Amino acid sequence: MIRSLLRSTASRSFVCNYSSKAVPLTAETYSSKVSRNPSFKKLDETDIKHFQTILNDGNGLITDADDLLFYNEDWMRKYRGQSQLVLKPKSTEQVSSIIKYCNEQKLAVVPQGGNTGLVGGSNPVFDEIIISLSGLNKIRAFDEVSGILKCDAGLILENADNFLAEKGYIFPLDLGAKGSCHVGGNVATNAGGLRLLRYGSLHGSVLGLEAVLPDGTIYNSMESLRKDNTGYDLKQLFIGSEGTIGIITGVSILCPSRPQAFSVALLGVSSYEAVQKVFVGARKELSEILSAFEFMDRNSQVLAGQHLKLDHPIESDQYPFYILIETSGSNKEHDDEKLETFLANSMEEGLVDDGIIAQDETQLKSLWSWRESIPESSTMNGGVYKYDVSLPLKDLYGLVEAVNVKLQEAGIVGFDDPTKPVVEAIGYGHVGDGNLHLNVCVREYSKEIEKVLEPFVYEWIQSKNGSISAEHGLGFQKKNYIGYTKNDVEIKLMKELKKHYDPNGIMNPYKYI
Ligand code: FAD
Ligand code: 2HG
Ligand code: ZN
Repeated sequence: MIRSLLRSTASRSFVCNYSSKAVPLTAETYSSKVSRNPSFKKLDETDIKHFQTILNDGNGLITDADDLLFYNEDWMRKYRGQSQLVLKPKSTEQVSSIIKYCNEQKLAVVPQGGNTGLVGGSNPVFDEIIISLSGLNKIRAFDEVSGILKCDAGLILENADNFLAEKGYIFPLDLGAKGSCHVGGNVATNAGGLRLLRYGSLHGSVLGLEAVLPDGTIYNSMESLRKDNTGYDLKQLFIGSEGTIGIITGVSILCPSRPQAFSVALLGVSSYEAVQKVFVGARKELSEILSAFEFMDRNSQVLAGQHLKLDHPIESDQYPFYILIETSGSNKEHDDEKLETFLANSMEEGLVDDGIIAQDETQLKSLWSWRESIPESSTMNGGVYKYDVSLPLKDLYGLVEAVNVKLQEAGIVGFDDPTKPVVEAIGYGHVGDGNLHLNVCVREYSKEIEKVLEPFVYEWIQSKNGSISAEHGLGFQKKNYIGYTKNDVEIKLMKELKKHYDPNGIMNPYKYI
């Protein structure tokens, strides 16, 4: 039966996961993987003085060891570099002067947005200078007729969306880290998020960019039009380039009208087969109002419950799979009715075992929290190995099952057994986009676990013609594995491109390719 949700508390806002667990990948422990490029200069007092001049009297320089820690470590507290300097420019011209100097001096740099990336891309590996974009955080212009927003790259995604909400528009990207991540970081990673199903990828909605190249040149296509077929579409190179060929300083993006009505349902289903069937049905019956279709497995919900300290809205986590469906449109009554009918039909067909529909805004947020809190919940036992993969829909959950079998064979997994180093491999993600998030939740990071997981996971993905990175990027984590998804010609072209834009290799070294 369809029940309405009575309890709800968890907020949708993002909390930075800053616990005190040991960081396993530091410059000292990287030595087997990578060594510092000796052609890079080591930072000295002259450099610092020069940066102070650029940033006007030293405002925007961080050199204090305690203050540096946040920038040196990633969100999962898995990667930690040794940068001695964070620079926080406030204008594109300052970024240009900084990077030009770094290029001339062969000082390596890491561009950093909100530092919410999940592949170790936003942190230094050794002593690279961190260039934080947080000082470039203004809205530059908004055209209320076309819906085109022009903003600085360091604008926080949630701030951009709140601004647009007042104008009746929506940012065409939404993700759990929106309270911290930057619009520029989103573009640099080509983030996918929760509503890609509705609004498509940033490759489509970004209309223009401003970016500083390693030699200090400012590339500017901010005036770009919706349609413009004059030559190569250069901005596309920067979308998903993860700070390896330039620093994005401005973004021009097409924003859709904000839907007036949102409805959300959370369903319990008994098999992955049923998840796929419900997806086919949702696309057919909900068609243009369907805006998100997310799935979560049972243990992801158990962990979320422990983290949120709440009872699950559908009978105590008894279903192998859960689905979150969001619709958004212009008529709440119409959309609710459609969703209710869809849910009732799916139950009648035996595809859905239980389900609830949010009755108000608070309940809607609460239902979303059972999906959005999983990334944080996954780290709560100590750490997590994250894999973000694209697979044919039919194979999506097969990877989670295969990994759990592998961990069992190795005798290292036990959800309720604290003597085992691995809690469980859980699976969830954006079914609508064929994107699985495999999270191997661990009590501690160890070489033993890594050996079981890699290259097994990548080989499995390759055998199904999937992608080892659907939306999080390559960063440091996947640099050596790109060959599982891209062929030799593709990799060669990418390396040539990198060399062309960044001949000294100063931009985010040791990562990507
Ligand atoms: P950072 O983490 O600071 O940087 C990421 C990469 O981009 C680095 O390589 C960095 O060098 C580069 N970079 C950053 N800013 C610039 C710039 N201005 N110019 C050039 N390069 C730059 N990702 C998704 O795709 N979908 C999700 O649903 C999603 N949900 C998440 C939920 C949580 C709770 C968390 C913690 C992360 C999630 N992520 C998700 C991952 C992450 O939030 C995204 O990758 C996001 O786009 C990163 O933005 P950022 O500003 O934090 O960038
Ligand atoms: C999400 O969809 C994010 O929630 C994060 O992409 C996934 O933490 C992860 O593995
Ligand atoms: Zn995701």
